[in-house]
Amino acid sequence: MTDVTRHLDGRTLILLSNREPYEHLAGVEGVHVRQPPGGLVSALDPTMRRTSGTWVAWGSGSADRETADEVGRLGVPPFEPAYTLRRVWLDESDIAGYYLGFANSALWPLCHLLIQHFEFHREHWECYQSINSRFATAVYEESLRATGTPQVWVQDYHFALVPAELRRLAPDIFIHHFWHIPFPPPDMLRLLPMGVPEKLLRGLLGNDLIEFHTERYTHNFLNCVREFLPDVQVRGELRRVSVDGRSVALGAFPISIDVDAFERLALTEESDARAAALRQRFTRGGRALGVSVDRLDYTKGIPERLRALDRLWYESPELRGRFTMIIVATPSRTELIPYQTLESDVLTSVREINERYGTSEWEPIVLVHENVHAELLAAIYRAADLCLVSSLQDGMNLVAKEFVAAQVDEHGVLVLSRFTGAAEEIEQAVLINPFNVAGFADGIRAALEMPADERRRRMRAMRAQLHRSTIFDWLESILARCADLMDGCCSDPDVERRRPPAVIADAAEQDAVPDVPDRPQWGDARP
Ligand code: ADQ
Repeated sequence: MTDVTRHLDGRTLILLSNREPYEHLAGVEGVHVRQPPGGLVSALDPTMRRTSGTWVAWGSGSADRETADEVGRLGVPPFEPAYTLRRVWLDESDIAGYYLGFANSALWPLCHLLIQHFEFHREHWECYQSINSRFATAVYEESLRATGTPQVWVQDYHFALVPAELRRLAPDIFIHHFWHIPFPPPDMLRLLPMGVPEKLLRGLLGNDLIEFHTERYTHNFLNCVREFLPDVQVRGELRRVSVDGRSVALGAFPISIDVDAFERLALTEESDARAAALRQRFTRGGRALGVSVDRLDYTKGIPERLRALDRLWYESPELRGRFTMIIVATPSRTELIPYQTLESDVLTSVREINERYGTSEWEPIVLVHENVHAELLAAIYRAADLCLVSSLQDGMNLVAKEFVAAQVDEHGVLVLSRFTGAAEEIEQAVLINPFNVAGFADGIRAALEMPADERRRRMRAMRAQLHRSTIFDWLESILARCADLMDGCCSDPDVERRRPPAVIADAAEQDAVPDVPDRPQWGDARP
């Protein structure tokens, strides 16, 4: 693993995310600690350990208060403290307004262009503002305690207003922000009441650098600033915005996973045995196994996937009994009605499909309706002949990358929605449009019929590409970019312009932000 701390050059990293890296839970056998799964924690935890930084997050665990001091601080990892976790306490109404409300019922659907789920309530917006302000204050307090010059890194759409608020408290502090979900075009933000888009954008412009997964989202952000903040100078060709005498840089930094760790998980003895057992059960005699893994979220296109599968088994009766899908779907945000409706719709559709095509010997869809630990996930990915990712919109989609990392035997095909950030990066996947059910079914059929040598060739290419772009490369490119900006930090945009372009994200020579070329997809124009 690359040591990215050199880019910090003695600066103290203060990270802000909604989810905490260590959660204390009260159980029957006493308090236990849990590290939430996921790439972000596994990439950032080692960096935080090496730099003795501070991670600020919502203290969500049932035993979090009793394991922290009166301010909410504790040393983590719990048995070998190396950095500080500062927990911020939220009560039920805070969670309802800020998290379930404005963040997940307004911003989440708007950013994913799914306006049928969009709900705006003024109280939620007020709560979002006050909770953002509370987090900004907590970050500010931690910055005052930092031994080195602080560098603040904000994560995601939960905290759009934090950068401007923090900038007000500490004008000279370096702040950057990673936006994990798509950034929408102006028409989406226009659905918010007047004044709200302006406040959100001004909040984000408190940053020195804003990081998105793709150029498309950067482009959307710049267009939103042009539309809602006419007084702000946008220099799209430089991916820069000048505001209040400061320069804000933007860039595309596609997130990834800990590729080696995932590959290792797929190669353990246990995974070997599990993958072999799955193949023995589902793929004997030339049969095929497919997999999908998601949180039960309406952005992931699960009903659309089920429709395509239904059509596939309807149109191609020869595939009945010869192709099985394992659908791993974890309940998510179950407090919200659209998520409850989705869950019950998915359960009903799976039952209907299984009744329609299943036999006493064969069940078309095996639904795993729970959280699955990473090692089992790696074994399922490894055993599968194809993976279906059908998001209607998705910032990146890490499942696609996990599947590729776990495909150590190189026989699987990735069937990938063209509306994921991953589709703009990964070549050699079979691209589909989940809204086009017939085309989606064609894409699955094409994957199933793909000759073994072509599968191998495609998978090998995807694996090589993934190994060149891991979560550590992502982290390094962001921290290197920050170091460049901090070293040359200045408020004069003309001085900034003289600095050489630094990273992948800059296309300083171009006059306009290019749109991302679409690649052909199944069901439209066959490649
Ligand atoms: P998510 O919307 O959560 O992330 P994704 O990128 O696919 O989507 O990551 C999901 C993670 O959860 C994966 O690591 C996956 O393995 C895991 N997971 C899902 N279902 C699971 C299950 N049943 N059991 C165990 N693990 C499960 C947001 C954005 C994405 C962006 C990421 C990172 O919406 O677009 O890629 O952040 O920036």
